Amino acid sequence: MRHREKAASCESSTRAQRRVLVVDDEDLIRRLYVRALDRRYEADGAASGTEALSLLEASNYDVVVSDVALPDLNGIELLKKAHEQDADLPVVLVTGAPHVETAIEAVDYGAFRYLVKPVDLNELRRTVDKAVQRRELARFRDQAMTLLGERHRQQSVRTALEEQFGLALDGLYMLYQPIVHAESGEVFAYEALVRSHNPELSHPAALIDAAERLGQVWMLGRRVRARVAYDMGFMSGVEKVFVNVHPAELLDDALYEETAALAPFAHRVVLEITERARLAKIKDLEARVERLRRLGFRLAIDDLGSGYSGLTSVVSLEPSFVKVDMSLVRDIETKPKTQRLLQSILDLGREIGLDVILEGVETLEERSALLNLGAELLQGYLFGRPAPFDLPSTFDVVPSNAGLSPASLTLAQAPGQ
Ligand code: G
Ligand code: MN
Repeated sequence: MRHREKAASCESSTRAQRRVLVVDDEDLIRRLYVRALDRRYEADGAASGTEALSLLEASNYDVVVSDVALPDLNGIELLKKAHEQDADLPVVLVTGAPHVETAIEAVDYGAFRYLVKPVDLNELRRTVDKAVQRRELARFRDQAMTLLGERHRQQSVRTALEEQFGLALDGLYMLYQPIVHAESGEVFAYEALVRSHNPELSHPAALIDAAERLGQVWMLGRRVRARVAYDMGFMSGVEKVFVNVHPAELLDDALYEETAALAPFAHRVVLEITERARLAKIKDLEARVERLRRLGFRLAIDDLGSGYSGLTSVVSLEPSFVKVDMSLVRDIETKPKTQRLLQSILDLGREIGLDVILEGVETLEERSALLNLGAELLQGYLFGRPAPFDLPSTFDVVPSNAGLSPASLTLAQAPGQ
């Protein structure tokens, strides 16, 4: 049974949430101690060692004040058992018959203090205050250790990621996917798509995510552009290459350097930009874009209609191209409303001199529906998957029979693999 022996105190205390358990078989003394402590703490009483133990199991106390001489389990036993449960719990032992042996034992088992009866109540309070402080310090130390452990863990995750990212940069290469003239299938340009030989970060999404986490987006972009420039040195008969640019790269001075690897090819390079939300945060965006144009680069708005890019960016950036996201292309032959939307994008493009590229074309049905809408530039698996550089110049889509599927297509020249 739990003895609630609260004093009828109306004094409010900031420490009311700290809890003290007073263990003494003498009712008067126990109540006296409880009352002395109840002004500052929530104090409970227990009349025996076993009762105290069951209270300690049932709830959390911050300090135990216990008589040494108890009828069943004595104070030293209680101290030992309490510390088995919670090694940091301060236990103050009180005795009417001080013996050197018990004092030594109490110290051996880690009692917080050893008080002799009659206990001065002020001394009791001071002792419990100190014990509570000790308890709080122990808690603080535990939290600090947990935090340190967590930080250590995060640090090693970061180190592992840095290592993988470094390997990924070392094994960086580009694949090229054709953008074709809708009617003739002739290659108009290639989009460069980054990959890595490091299997941990082989795909762009993982690679870019790692770069963002490590604050290495600029580094990744520089490597990509250098790699594309290197490849372009070997491309003959390829007029244009589209290169994806992360919005954060627009803040990298290296992008604007006339001595940069890609600068000599600028007139054949179209930079694809996406993510309206992030672009909006770049204050001098238009000035930066203008600098790129002066270097000879042209711009494409990527993923129009995907929710990332909107028509406002189209207008403010004065791009040369807009790439319509594949979500608007998928099964277009069955979607009259989407056809109307694409129709107006294509019309707008013609009106303001903007070339519209439709991405992700996978079937002949999609291709002919897009042709009917007047689309001129298409990209997608139907014409070629991203492939290593060894580039054919045309992709003639020659249906071998009626009822075609992409698998039955004959490509005049398969992209070199
Ligand atoms: O965001 P961006 O448009 O740059 O992404 C191009 C991605 O789309 C590339 O990873 C490329 O592999 C993929 N892709 C290109 N053509 C097709 C296609 O026809 N179908 C599908 N599902 N994905 C494509
Ligand atoms: Mn793209």
